[in-house]
Amino acid sequence: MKRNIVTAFTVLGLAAGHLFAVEPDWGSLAYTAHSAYQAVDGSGTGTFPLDAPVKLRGVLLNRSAAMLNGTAGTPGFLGAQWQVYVQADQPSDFGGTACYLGQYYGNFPFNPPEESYSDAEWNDEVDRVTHDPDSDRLFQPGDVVEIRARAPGLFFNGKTNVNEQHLKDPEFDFDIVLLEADRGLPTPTLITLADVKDGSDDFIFDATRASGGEQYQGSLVRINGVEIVESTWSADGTVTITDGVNTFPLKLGLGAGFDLYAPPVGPIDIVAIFDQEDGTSGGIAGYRLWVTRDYDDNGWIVGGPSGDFDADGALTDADYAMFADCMAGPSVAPAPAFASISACREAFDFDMDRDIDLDDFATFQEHFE
Ligand SMILES: [Ca+2]
Ligand SMILES: [Ca+2]
Ligand SMILES: [Ca+2]
Repeated sequence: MKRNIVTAFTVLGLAAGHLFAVEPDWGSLAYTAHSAYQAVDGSGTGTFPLDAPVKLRGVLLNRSAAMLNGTAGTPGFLGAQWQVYVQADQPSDFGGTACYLGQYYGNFPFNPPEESYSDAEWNDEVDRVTHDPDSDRLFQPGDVVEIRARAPGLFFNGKTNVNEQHLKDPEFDFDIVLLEADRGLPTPTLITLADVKDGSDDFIFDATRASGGEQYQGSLVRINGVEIVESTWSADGTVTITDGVNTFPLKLGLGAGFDLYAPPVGPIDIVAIFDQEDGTSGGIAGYRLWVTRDYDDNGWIVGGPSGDFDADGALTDADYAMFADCMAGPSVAPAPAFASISACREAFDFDMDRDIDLDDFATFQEHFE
């Protein structure tokens, strides 16, 4: 199925009685850097002018279903919600940006009720942003995409988000277009809690965004050797991690494993999206980590590859057989006979540099039973 966005946009835009807005020439429009889109002032408030279409590019970090309940008609103020993060992939850029949709925009006091999506309209909209309009590919984490944001978005609680400015007129739509399938997730930036907390357990905020939470916002990070100290360990719950000096909130995704299994005990590694969502501090605090892959009871890592290919809670000969199939050496993509490339990376690319090599084997051996 080929989706003709331009036609739909033009017809519906006219039907809704809006002045005909010229569709941007997306091909010639320059990319906006995530670092520019996310710029803030000294109070942490966004400064990027949100008055013209923008085009961003980067690597998709998550499936929305790992974060938010997207089932049409979900109870709640906004009903169903949808969100993906896109991380910068250009050398001069950093960080990343969230793209967001909600079903019941009509519940906002500034909107009439008819701004809400019906269940059918919602499903169509989610279908549209989760598939490449040309190839109809269902987007996967690790795909490189282009975001074409007409509205182009809103600043909220510390981040500038691509959205429809909470209006369902297609004139405010954003599109997601495939640039490269299956490149693989970016290697998470290895940080410590001392990079984002100041030793008195306060968030480090730097308005230049060269350090502290702003530097990592919207990107994948890794923190090794922390413990869970305070725990509402459940799907969609938030736990507190500590390195013994500072603490940090870790928001868990919607995976069933967070309900099925007990939290890991002792020093663990974390791979998560570095997020900010602060309703009280004006954007200078409220940082958190958001885990977007399910927990498989491995006991040593949350949010990253654990080696348990067959997801039976143990690393055994069956997993090793798949590891051997996936291993192709340094700096090349896996070329498995029996698995998919992304399944190989999800299970065995422990250092998340997109290959399966002897470095990964060393980690596999450490956890083999
Ligand atoms: Ca921010
Ligand atoms: Ca296993
Ligand atoms: Ca690797």
